[in-house]
Amino acid sequence: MAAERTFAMLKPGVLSRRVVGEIISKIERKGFKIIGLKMMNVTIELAERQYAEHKGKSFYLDLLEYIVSGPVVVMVLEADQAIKLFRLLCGSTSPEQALPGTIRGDYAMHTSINIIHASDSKESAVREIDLFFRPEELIDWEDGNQKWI
Ligand code: FUP
Repeated sequence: MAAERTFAMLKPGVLSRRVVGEIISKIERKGFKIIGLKMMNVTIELAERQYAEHKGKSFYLDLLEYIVSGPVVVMVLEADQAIKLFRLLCGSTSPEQALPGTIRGDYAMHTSINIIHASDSKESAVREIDLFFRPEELIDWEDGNQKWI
């Protein structure tokens, strides 16, 4: 099966809570290959482009305010079925429905600050990777352990 790429963001507050390492550990332990990783502040313009599909919805302005409220950690992950499997690991958008064991299930209490973002389709993944990473920031390293993952 061809490897697929997805985009992940550990949203503001994760650094303050000192759980970046724990969350990245869960992602690595599952078997995702990290090919891009950086910490950054999101500008309002970038947040508007990321969440353009939600413009006009009741939660849109609060969402923008949250995303620009502190540094985030963004990643590009690679795996077979990366998009679907990473969304499963993140859990449902609403922490009320996110099962224990998922990242949102374990680390989030409110939909509006649900700690992590995961691309929801191939088109979104391509668009979001392109929004947040320059091509030279992605490193396609040799993975000697791939046959065990
Ligand atoms: P997801 O793909 O799980 O990130 O969910 P959506 O694209 O539907 O929503 C994007 C973000 O908007 C969520 F992560 C949190 C926020 N949101 C709300 O604050 N309230 C809602 O009712 C729906 C989404």
